[in-house]
Amino acid sequence: SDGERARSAADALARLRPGVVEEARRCLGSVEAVGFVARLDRWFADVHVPLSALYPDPDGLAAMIVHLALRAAAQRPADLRAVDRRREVDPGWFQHERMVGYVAYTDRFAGTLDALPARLDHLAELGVTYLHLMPLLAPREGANDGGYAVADYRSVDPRLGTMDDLSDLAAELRARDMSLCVDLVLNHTAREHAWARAWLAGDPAYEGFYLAFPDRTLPDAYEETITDVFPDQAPGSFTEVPGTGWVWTTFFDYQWDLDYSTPRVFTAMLEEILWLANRGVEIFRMDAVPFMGKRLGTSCMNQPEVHDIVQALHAAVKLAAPATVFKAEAIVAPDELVAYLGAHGDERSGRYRPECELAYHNQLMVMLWSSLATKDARLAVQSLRRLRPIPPETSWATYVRCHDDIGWAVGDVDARAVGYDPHAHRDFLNAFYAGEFPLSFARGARFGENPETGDARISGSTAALCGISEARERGDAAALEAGIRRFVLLHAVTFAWGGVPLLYMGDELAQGNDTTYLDDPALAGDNRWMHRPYFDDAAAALRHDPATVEGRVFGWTKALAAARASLPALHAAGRGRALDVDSPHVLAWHRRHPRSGHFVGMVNVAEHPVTVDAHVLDGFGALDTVLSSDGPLLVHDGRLVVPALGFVWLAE
Ligand code: OTU
Repeated sequence: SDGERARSAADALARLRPGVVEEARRCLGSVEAVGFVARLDRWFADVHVPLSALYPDPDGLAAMIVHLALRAAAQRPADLRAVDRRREVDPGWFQHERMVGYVAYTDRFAGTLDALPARLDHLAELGVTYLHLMPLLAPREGANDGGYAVADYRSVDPRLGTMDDLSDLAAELRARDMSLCVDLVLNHTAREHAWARAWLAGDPAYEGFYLAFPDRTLPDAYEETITDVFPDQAPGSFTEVPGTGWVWTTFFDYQWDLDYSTPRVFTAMLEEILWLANRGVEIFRMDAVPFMGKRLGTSCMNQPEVHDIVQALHAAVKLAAPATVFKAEAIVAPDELVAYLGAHGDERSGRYRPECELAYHNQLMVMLWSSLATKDARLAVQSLRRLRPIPPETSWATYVRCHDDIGWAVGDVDARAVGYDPHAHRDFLNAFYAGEFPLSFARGARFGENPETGDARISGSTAALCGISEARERGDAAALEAGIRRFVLLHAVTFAWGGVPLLYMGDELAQGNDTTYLDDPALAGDNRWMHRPYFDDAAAALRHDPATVEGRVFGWTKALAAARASLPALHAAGRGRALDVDSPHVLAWHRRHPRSGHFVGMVNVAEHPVTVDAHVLDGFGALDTVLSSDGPLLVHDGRLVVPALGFVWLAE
């Protein structure tokens, strides 16, 4: 039970503590040791309790982890210890309304890491405070899944620079009050990684690092209930390795899944995280976490082990580098999502178990695109209202697009509640965004079609999916207007929903699909590259010209970020919820932080103006329009008028 586990953690700490106090004084000095021991008291149970669910000797393992953390704390550079101090004073720093994230590939954005500082004025202009650089650690040679096949966590891809360049960049970002976020690919390594080679060679120190089966019996049994991630490019979840057997490879055949049931895998990955944190990484994007636990007869996603592993890693990192936060990349069904923010614990006791501070709000993202296609927001309202609230210590990362495809995580319960057939609705969304559906404004493409199930996902840039590209192609001014309004509407939600909005590089300039990937045989088979463009300097040069699409989109993005930074109600520790409105076309939401007044946001996904009963604002005080698509909110006969594809932000 929870109580027993807490008691055995307390006993283990009592035995360990005197030795740690002494060792901490010796290697950190008396002042820093005070901090370390305070963190030990705060976080030890959060390391020990999940470990005891995972491994046979939690006491021994926890002692080893504390030792690793102590060593990392001793090696932590002084400027990062200063960041630790600031973050410990203000642990909710990442929830602040000033936070705006930006996501970019180093090469496609700036060329190399040492050239990236030249782009920081661009980011500062947008109000960016958080920079997520796409995978940049040394990948395997050849195909590497956009860097998600890591061969060495302690060096940088030589095409991008060196580890020193990364540390220098992190320092430069800190000087500008920006935080560096880097991917941590922890479900798998490249098969060329030293661990994989040692395991393959039978090195006893690496026994149990990966999973292999002598024949197809178990792989076949597991595959009964596993859904392929890349059914067309990499079908199946196992790869035959001569002399070794069938190795677990959830993604591509060169990405070998680590076996976290082996304690040494846990500590090995922890050492890599601590090492990178000491290079200046403040936010780790925890890639593909749902897949880290495997159980026969399940989807092998979102298993309880996954949460135990991430919770223990999280607490262990806090011991050494408290400035660090985790962002969960769990692109899963709405009912599974909230657990990654530590809310899964015992639902009756409602116990909060710190896990990731941030998680991608893929449900909001999917619902926004679904609403634009149907011109109806009821499914969004239904599913977002049903989502469990998140712990106040955590936040969503809200986004419109990212580097991956869009998978239609539409809950069956939610679809049926608004009268949709779930499968038919997903089919419609694919057809619509692939531009196959009559009157579709989208110019995306199908990704990962599964001939067995008929499932597919969607690739395409924001501008391509929201109608800007199609309108430009046809030179249709009215359609272009609608496309720009859709772009603004989408960001008006992600910038005010609550959480850290993540802007995807190129979107701020309405960059369309990039087809140059087709010329590179290593990329041509993966159409996710169409929405991973090169930064367009010519487009950026137009960013201040209000007569251009680039200028308008950039101007709106900047205005949304600036207005957001001035709204205390958007501090992510506040509470937010979708409101019940009497128009099927309107998504309205309310937020309030304990130290702020009320905030209400509203968007109309229909292409004509609609009205909603003004009583929806009752009890929220006197609200003023802070920012909107079309000037102050108008009221007619007790009804609020929301313009076609319009948005309004109201605050007390
Ligand atoms: C992630 O995505 C990355 O974002 C992808 O770019 C990688 O290819 C992949 O991991 C492998 O490293 O399935 O379709 O629920 O959705 O981890 C992309 C999480 C993916 C998965 C996600 C994965």
